Amino acid sequence: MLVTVQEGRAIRVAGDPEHPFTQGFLCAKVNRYVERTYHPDRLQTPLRRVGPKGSGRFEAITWDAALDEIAQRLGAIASSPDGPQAILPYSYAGTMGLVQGEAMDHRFFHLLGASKLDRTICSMAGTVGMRMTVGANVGADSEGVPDSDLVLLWGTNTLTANPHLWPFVLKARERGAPIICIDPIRTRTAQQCDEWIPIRPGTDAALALGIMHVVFARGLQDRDFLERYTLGHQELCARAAEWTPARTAAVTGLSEETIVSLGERYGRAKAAFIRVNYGLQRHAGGGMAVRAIACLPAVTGHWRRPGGGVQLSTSANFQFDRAALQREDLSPPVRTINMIRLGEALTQPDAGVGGPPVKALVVYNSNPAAVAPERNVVLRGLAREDLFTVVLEHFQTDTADWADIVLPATTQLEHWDIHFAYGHHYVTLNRPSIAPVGEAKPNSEIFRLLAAKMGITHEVMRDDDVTLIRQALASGLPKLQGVSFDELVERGWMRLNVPKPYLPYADGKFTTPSGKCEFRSERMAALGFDPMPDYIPPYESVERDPALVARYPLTLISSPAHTFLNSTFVNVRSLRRQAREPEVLLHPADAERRGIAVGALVTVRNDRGAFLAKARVEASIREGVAWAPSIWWGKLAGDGANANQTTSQRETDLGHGPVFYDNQVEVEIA
Ligand SMILES: Nc1nc2c(c(=O)[nH]1)N[C@H]1C(S)=C(S)[C@@H](COP(=O)(O)OP(=O)(O)OC[C@H]3O[C@@H](n4cnc5c(=O)[nH]c(N)nc54)[C@H](O)[C@@H]3O)O[C@H]1N2
Ligand SMILES: Nc1nc2c(c(=O)[nH]1)N[C@H]1C(S)=C(S)[C@@H](COP(=O)(O)OP(=O)(O)OC[C@H]3O[C@@H](n4cnc5c(=O)[nH]c(N)nc54)[C@H](O)[C@@H]3O)O[C@H]1N2
Ligand SMILES: [Mo]
Repeated sequence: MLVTVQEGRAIRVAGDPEHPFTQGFLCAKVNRYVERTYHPDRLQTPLRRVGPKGSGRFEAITWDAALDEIAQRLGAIASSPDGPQAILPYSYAGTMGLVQGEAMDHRFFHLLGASKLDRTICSMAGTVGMRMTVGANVGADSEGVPDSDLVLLWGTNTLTANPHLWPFVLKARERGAPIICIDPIRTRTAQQCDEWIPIRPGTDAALALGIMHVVFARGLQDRDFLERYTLGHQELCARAAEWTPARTAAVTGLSEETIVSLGERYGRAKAAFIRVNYGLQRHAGGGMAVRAIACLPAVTGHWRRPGGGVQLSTSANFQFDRAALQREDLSPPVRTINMIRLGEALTQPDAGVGGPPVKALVVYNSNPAAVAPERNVVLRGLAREDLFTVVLEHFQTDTADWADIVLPATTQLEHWDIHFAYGHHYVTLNRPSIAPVGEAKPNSEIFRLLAAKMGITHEVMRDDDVTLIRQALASGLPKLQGVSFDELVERGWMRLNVPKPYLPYADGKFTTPSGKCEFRSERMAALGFDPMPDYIPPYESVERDPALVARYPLTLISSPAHTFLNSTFVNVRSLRRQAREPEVLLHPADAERRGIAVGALVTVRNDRGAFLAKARVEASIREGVAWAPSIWWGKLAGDGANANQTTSQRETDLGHGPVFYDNQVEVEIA
């Protein structure tokens, strides 16, 4: 991102035309980063709550007063019989930098002896699915896509969530590759594809097995690749044999012809690129689904060729020295709380996992009151009068409304950071281009100051931000060879030390325990799963809970609105205007059955909660599925609610991830 500054003020942000992946453009949201940075509501000073909890009434205080109060309150909890584990840090994406989200903050909480947080809210099911199968969350290179002869966009809304991939997809299409989108919703991405496959949510593992069935049945597998580089290929062939087109069709809700045609085209392609993404793993069987899909290019040998393979992420290639940044070794043995069960952690005396109740919550880089599942329970927890809550933020979010102390944080324009990526192979340095707005401070500095106030004098709390960046780069690991701070300062970004084109598994070299692509996984067996890829139905499905599905017949998907980044940017007027208002998209048949006309105000509800939305009725969604573009701030929606009112705190099969889209609801006229 290139920032133009005039007299100390940022006036324009733009993509870097030299960047090989982002090629000079920014996404719809980040284009508005100047508007967001100088937003009239930007937090400028520390605040202390004056009204009752949750009233949203605060008074400005000095940094010194704010830090004193936090140090005193946290110190009192740490030395009480509950001990420091009663303190819970809560953080996630923010702007995803290592300095502002994985360094001083971690060191501070480790030295304090606070509870640890398992950061599962986004990607863990799929990540573990990849690890179990190919060894790591490492896949094909996006820059190889133009060489692909078939592109599957599988469980991803590319034009919204990953727009920089799109020009590469278009190049493949120019060379003749069909582009196919597998998604229950005909998203703006699906509309631009050659084919839309409206799969039943949560059944992607079955589709992958059905594709394998066709590939094996037609003899389209790569026998040499299977023999040399995979484990358990005969068993996989036997498993796939069970997934006849008829059975696959019954589970996925697709026609047999669609499955056979997809299987044949996949099998005949030489270098199919599967962009699997995180949308499809937000279901009970999300880990298995990614694992089954990750087997496909090893069956057909597509890993051998540029443009072939699967990509869930490229993130595991970024071999930063996270251990040096986080210093987990400084922590005493403490419990870990899963972030997607925040509601439970705040409302159950033993935090759901044993140990003391949570007495203090320190939130940064996240807006759990909007993004965490089962929002009613989360809000009940945040409303506890005996909970001391500190929120580091840019804005007075839904979460900040429940704080006792709010601290103003800097944005990307104002601080140092270093970034990995999950769709490309370039390290990005974030240099500050303007002075902090108001009295805002970087997270890193806030935790340094807090440590000093609390008498935590360990030398690791004295590193400055540039030192942290140098530590991140100093892992000595091969993929960071040659990536230097000095060159990053000069250019802003550098390619990892991976070849171009990068073919991670062209000659096997899988990073699993066996060194092969593990169709058969002993590690899966040890966790109590089928060692072979399998289909695990959604929790809220006819297979597992027919009575629930009878009461709540619609599957609600609450994936991102085009102009929001999770809950970030919802308060930026120009972007919120484009999202209009909370909406729910229904298939015409579902709307008619309920007497719902276009534009009607409807209630979307289940046993966990409800929210209001305006009905959109179009055939661009699978019957039986509803779409609520998200993630609205409750307080910017008319009824104070959002889609997470209805989502559950259940966990995926692998990685303890969330099941945001494994969510049955009913919709009715409000
Ligand atoms: N504009 C924008 N961009 C973003 C984000 C954002 O909020 N806004 N968030 C960023 C983050 S943190 C992430 S993790 C990524 C997420 O981006 P993606 O990985 O693309 O995931 P989602 O947007 O959650 O879902 C993508 C698609 O999966 C579909 N889907 C849901 N369930 C299923 C299923 O069972 N099977 C199949 N085949 N499809 C299914 C949904 O209908 C949706 O269209 O995007 C990043 N980019
Ligand atoms: N229903 C539903 N729920 C979802 C999802 C979904 O698709 N549907 N998606 C899930 C996914 S994939 C994810 S990743 C999570 C994301 O959940 P979060 O990690 O909470 O992401 P955001 O909503 O973007 O909130 C990030 C907050 O961090 C603040 N922030 C940004 N940079 C900084 C900084 O440097 N310092 C400080 N102190 N604050 C900063 C922003 O102002 C913003 O309020 O949401 C999950 N929740
Ligand atoms: Mo995410």
